Amino acid sequence: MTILREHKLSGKKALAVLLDPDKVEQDSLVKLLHRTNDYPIDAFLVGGSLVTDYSHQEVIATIREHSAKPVVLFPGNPLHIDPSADSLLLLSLISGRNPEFLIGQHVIAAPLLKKSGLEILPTGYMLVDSGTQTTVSYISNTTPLPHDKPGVAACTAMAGEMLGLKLIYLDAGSGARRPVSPEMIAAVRSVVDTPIIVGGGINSGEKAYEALKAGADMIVVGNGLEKDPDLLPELSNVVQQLNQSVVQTS
Ligand code: 1GP
Repeated sequence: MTILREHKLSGKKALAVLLDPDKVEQDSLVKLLHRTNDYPIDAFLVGGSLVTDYSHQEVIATIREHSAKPVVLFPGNPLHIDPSADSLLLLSLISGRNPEFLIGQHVIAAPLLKKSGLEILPTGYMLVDSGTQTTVSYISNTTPLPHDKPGVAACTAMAGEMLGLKLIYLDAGSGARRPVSPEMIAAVRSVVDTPIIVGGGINSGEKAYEALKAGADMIVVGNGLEKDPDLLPELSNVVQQLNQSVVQTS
């Protein structure tokens, strides 16, 4: 995603909205898309670990109709590949030890991805314990990183970067009770140069600010916006204010 690379270089922050095709309703999606014109975001992520509706295409078509922002697939498995998006987070679940999610699914998906025309974003995906078992940890049959072990997270991210992964995604899981701690984000920030994406349980301006201040380049918000669409102006303002201070100090 060009924007992430550019933002990382300039120190600017980004906001992405996660749309889970299972949860979005057409009317509220259109409303949300219109609101993103007033309260800007940087990208839409489409996906989830368990999508039962398989309506990626419909969701993407609706986004295209009402917004010019990039659409990035956040797939749970190769069934979620849809060439009508712009890019795809090719997630290697490096916090876990399940070969299927480290490389197995990728082998199955590779020929499809090659033909898809999608921009492929090799991503070190790190699931962080949020106090309760999440769908992604259950489905992927992996143990998340302990919430209070920033050092383990830092070493994992370092290994991911050394293996050539271009992004690191720290995820507490959708609807997480507690988001990834600022300490963990800062520990990862201090050891890798890749852009860092942080998501899971960010449901207030304050949590967004803390994650971005600690070193996240982009935050991803799904659940929080589903529950309270009025969160969008708050999140958008936090990002814009941080970016203004970057412009003023540069
Ligand atoms: C989940 O990081 C995303 O994989 C977003 O989480 O739905 O809790 O915002 P939320």
